[in-house]
Order: sequence, then structure tokens, then C-alpha cells
Amino acid sequence: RALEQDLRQALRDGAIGVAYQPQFDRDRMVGVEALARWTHKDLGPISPAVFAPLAEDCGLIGILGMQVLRHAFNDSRRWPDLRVAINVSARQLQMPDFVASVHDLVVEMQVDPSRFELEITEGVLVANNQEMQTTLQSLHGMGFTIAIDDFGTGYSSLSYLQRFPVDKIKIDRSFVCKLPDDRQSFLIICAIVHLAQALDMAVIAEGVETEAQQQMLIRAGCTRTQGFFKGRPMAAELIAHLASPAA
Ligand code: G
Ligand code: G
Ligand code: MN
Ligand code: NA
Repeated sequence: RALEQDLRQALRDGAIGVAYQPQFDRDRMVGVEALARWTHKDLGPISPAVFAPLAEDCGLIGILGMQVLRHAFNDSRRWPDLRVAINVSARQLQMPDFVASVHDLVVEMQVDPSRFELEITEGVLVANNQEMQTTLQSLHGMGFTIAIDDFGTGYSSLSYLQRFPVDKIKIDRSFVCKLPDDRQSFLIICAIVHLAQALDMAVIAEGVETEAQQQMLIRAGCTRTQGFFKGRPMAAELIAHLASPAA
């Protein structure tokens, strides 16, 4: 209750920030993931794993989502060669005005949607939902890349990969964290990479914390990685420096 009021106020004050975690193709930085950040005045940093669901429950996810999108669109101008991934929650996607709001923001801020990836969790696609299909097709039609976050944890049938316009699969860190020793996880990752290739989708692994994990992923055919090993979430300022070290 109290936290809900504080979140409402933080959104009013524009106090929700965004950190960016680099994404790599082998050793080259190719993109970032935008991650919402909130530092509470008494409680300190609160994880989006806590406040995003809270925002969903109290009807604030639309406002939160649009603020994150606005930050990401704006900050993206500072690194024109990087792609930018943005998390979108199920509840947010289901809001009737979501597509129109995103479209208006694209026009207002004059960004090119093809630089942006919308990360959605598998759960969103489990149901054979005509409205969700239409929503994702509209966003895809605008040029956004659609990426499946936490892939492999949703217990869903794979048939959704045909029904929905999916461009990219993000291998969940629960597989990655068992590398390099766990053979099963390695084989599952190999299978996911083959699945992605067969369906002409890109693939990236998240939660890469060690060099040994990175090497196993490359051996599995997954050259794109994100994780603490190569880069933590950081301020836009730092990403700008990494993106153009000479400047
Ligand atoms: O940044 P961190 O790893 O603590 O994120 C924890 C969780 O919060 C992750 O599941 C991530 O997808 C989610 N998250 C981070 N930023 C956002 C956001 O802007 N919107 C939504 N819906 N979820 C986010
Ligand atoms: O669910 P999603 O992929 O959006 O989660 C992003 C979250 O993962 C962020 O909160 C980020 O801080 C966290 N994260 C990023 N890299 C790593 C990593 O290497 N290990 C772990 N454990 N978490 C990570
Ligand atoms: Mn994500
Ligand atoms: Na994830």
C-alpha cells in the first residue's frame, strides 16, 4: 500500500530511471537492454522484479512502461549504432491503447523502430490469443523486433513461434548458469540455437557471468551474449562512452 503510493509519486516526479546493460556479438558491443531503476528515498534501490509487478497490480504499468520507452528512445540518440531492447510486460501489451501510444511516441520522438527490440516473456504467447497476435503484428509491422525473453522457462508449446511474429530468442539464464559443466544444459542450448536457426530467428544468451560460459555458448553456436562477465547494467552516460571511446 505505502510502496504503491511511493511508486505513484515516483512516476509523477519522473524519478524512475533506466540503466542499460551491454549486449555483445563475440567481443563487439552491438546493443543494450534498458532496465528500469528506482531508488526509494528510505528503502534504497528497489528491483524492477518487485516494482514492475506492483505497477501491474495497481494500474501504473502503462505509465511506467511509457516512461521507460521515452527514456530509451531519448537515450538511444547517443549511440546510433547500438540496438536497444526494452522489456514489455504482458499486462502492458494487453492495454487497448498500447500500440497507438507507442506509435504516437515514435512519431513524436522521430525514432526508427527497427533499432528497437521489444522483449516479451513466453507466458504472453501461451494462449492462442487473437488480440495479442494483432498487437504483436502491428508492432512488428512498425518495424520493432519482437524478442522472447527468458526462453525455455515458459512451459509453453512451441507452436506459438509460428503464430506470432517472433524475430529473436533470448536463452534464459537458468541454462547459462549451469555452464560450463552441465552437459544437459549445454545440449538444450545447442537445440535452442538450432531451433532459432531453422526458424530464421536470432538468438542471444543472458546471464553470462564467466569466460568459460561465454566460450561454451560460442561452441553451441550462440555468439551473442549479455551478462555480468562482459558488462553490468550502467548509466546511459557510460554506454555513450563505451559506444564511442574516442569522443
Ligand atoms: O534489472 P533487473 O535484472 O533487476 O530486472 C529484474 C526483472 O525486472 C527482469 O525480469 C526484467 O525483465 C524486469 N524489468 C526490468 N526493467 C523493466 C521494465 O522497464 N519493464 C518491465 N515490465 N520489466 C522490467
Ligand atoms: O528477465 P530479464 O532478462 O529482463 O532480466 C534482466 C535482469 O537480469 C536484470 O535485472 C539484470 O540486472 C540481470 N542480469 C543481467 N546480467 C546478469 C548476470 O550475468 N547474472 C545474473 N544473475 N543476472 C543478470
Ligand atoms: Mn529482459
Ligand atoms: Na530474461
